[in-house]
Amino acid sequence: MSADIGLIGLAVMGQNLILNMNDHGFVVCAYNRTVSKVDRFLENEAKGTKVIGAHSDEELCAKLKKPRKIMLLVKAGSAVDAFINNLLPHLDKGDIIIDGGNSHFPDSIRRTKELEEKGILFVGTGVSGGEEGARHGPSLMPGGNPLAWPHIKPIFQSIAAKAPDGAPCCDWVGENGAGHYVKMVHNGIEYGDMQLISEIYQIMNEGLDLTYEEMANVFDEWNKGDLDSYLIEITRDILKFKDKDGQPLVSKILDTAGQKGTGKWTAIDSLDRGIPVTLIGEAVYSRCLSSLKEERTRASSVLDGPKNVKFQGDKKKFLDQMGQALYAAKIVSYAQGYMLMRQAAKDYGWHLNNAGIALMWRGGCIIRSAFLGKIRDAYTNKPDLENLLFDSFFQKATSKAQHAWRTLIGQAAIMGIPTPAHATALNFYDGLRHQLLPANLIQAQRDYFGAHTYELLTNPGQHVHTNWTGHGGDVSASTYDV
Ligand code: NBP
Repeated sequence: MSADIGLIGLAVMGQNLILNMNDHGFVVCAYNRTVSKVDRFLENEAKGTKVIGAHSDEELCAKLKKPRKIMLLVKAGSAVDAFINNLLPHLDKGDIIIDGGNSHFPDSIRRTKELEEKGILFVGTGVSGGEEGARHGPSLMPGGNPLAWPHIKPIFQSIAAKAPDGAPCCDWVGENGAGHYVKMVHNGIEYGDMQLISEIYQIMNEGLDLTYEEMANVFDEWNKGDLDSYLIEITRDILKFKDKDGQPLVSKILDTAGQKGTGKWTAIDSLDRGIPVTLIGEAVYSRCLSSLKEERTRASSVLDGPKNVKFQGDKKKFLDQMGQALYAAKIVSYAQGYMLMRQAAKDYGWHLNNAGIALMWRGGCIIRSAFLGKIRDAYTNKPDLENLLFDSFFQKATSKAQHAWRTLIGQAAIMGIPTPAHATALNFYDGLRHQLLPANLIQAQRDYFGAHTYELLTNPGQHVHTNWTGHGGDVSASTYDV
């Protein structure tokens, strides 16, 4: 029997995506580097399905309908290149290779180009939602060679998660590395959302002395309003979860957070592009700080500051303010993520569909939330929206949260509880809305010590140098690098 698609990589993601495709009526041919896993899969998880197997690259390619569609779900990096090279001798022009792993977008840009030269259509697709998403509906973010899209669209849009209005959480993202780029930003935003929620948890726990049950109840309430999202929902469930001895399990977990690198990629990329994606940056640094456990333990007995200071006031009102602050900071994080995607689109010539991206994240993935529907509306109303914060819905939402946002950060500082993500969001917001920032002084300093020149407010574009000390020269540096 000829299969509709081949899938290589029989670990958790690959197996579940195959079963998902099978459920939607597609015949899948499974293959894996360790070939014995193919038969094991067919005899166990895939037993009773239409899934077929292959035991070599050649056999896989021989069993596929043309143009062949082969999806890789293997470890990102050299494994992807190794499989592409092994497949090439068995492919024809117009066949399609899809990489569904967490590949870094520059690799997808390179692979699209290299394969296009050989007549093969490459797609690099973000896949989000973990094991559960892969099995029952992931968020899919495909980019690459646009000629491949009509061929894979029916499969991708059938297996993808569906938004509450039934729309598939999958659409074409853009050329070459755009799919993996958008997935990278998604992961960065996920880091930010998790950090924001964790900061709230620490204030509730340390500053308000709430019980785990009480904290879970607050998250449960929030999940019914503006903050309705998967991460708020699982936070509620985690806070409720008791260990065998009746204690909340989360209170026993070592407070050092791991990372696989996609948040770091986003932060590095934002620095390279000169876009202030400060909240994701803080989220990554917060994980770094968390992992310095031994140093933090020593610092806790050496460094001065408020300790065990409890919130004195109306707890109910403060909890409401915390929810508003979290919402406002989250808006800033998504605005920053969209600013980064806008710049990357400009740099690479991608035609990103901003409303479509919000829809792709609306269901199936870790950052899914009701709030993404509002982002989709904002970009649907105005596709060339300069900044998400300028949309009237988000402008009003951040305006309404002002007092609460500032109160939360002020109170936390008084109690000595860190809020790096909330604070950086507010600092970014205040920076963005300042027509004048103190960069004039920085420019003067640069000109003072390095003759880097400056521009005048009244005459931008013209670079001037001042001999600030009277004994420096009048010659300026040849490079003016803002
Ligand atoms: P893993 O990331 O654990 O990869 C396992 C697969 O990669 C196996 O099929 C393995 O073959 C193959 N592989 C390895 Br490892 N090294 C290889 C090499 N040098 N050459 C060829 N094949 C090699 O599996 P996963 O967790 O299912 O993830 C698959 C991809 O999807 C990854 O890129 C991951 O980052 C991404 N992803 C994962 C999740 C998630 O929640 N797990 C979510 C979204 C995306 P073998 O059986 O012969 O060892």
